Amino acid sequence: MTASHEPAPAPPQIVGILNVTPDSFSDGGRYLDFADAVGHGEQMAAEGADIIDVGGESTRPGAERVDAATEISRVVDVVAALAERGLTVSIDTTRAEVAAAAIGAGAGVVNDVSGGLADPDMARVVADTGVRWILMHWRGHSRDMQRLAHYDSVVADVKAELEDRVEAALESGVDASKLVIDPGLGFAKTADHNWRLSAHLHEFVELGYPVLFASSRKSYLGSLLADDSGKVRPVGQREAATLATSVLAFEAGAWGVRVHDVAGTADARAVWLATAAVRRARL
Ligand code: PMM
Repeated sequence: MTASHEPAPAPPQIVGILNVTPDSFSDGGRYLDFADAVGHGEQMAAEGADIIDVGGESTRPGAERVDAATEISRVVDVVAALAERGLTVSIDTTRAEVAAAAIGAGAGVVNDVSGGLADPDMARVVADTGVRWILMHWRGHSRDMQRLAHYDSVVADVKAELEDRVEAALESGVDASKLVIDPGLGFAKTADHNWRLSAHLHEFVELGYPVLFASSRKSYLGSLLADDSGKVRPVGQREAATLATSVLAFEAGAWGVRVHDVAGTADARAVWLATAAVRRARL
């Protein structure tokens, strides 16, 4: 058997989650202190994260909003400290004002869970600064998003709505090469919707833009793994299930995964890369 010389594609990106919030569903309250937050970002980078995603507003279902000044004060020094250490930092925000402050502090990616819908100024900030923009599928703010979880066909509808967001971004002058799309698991989605989107992730990849998959510790995994009495698996015990979903996302051609457990994900990525290398070489 002869080995082929197919070039290796870029390895999937690992986006490590750093929520500088008191109330995020998984790590809320753990990294509110500046030194703790920077230390955790550095640790995730050492474990293999390619991007550190810093967020100052919880987006868990039902969460109340904070004002922009509070959001900026939570994230901006942390972003600056991580960027100064040479790390690629993304800012998880739906507000142009927060994105601009974080980009000023060194962020190179805007992770916008509203896909540009929440703030009409976001596209301008992204276009003017030339940063990468993650457009997530979104239908409304966390307080009331679960009542918006109605679809004719969730895969087709989410794809179409994301394509609209991409179109709007391009019309605003954002370069196509800067865009990443994300089906937005858990955002106006039931567990059943999340499973369908995960199982059809390759269809999102086929749209031609890099795809981010963000399942980490989400409640549909807790429901799947409920015990015999129906008690949902707690957030801290969903890591193995998260890793399984990440490997499935790599198989589907995802550009990256957004996770809490970077070390475990880096091991899973190494396994997947070794497998992919053998397949490419047709050994
Ligand atoms: N989920 C959360 C926050 N930010 N960003 C993207 N791009 N995709 C997501 O699915 C997403 C996100 C909520 O989870 P967290 O509280 O663990 O950060």
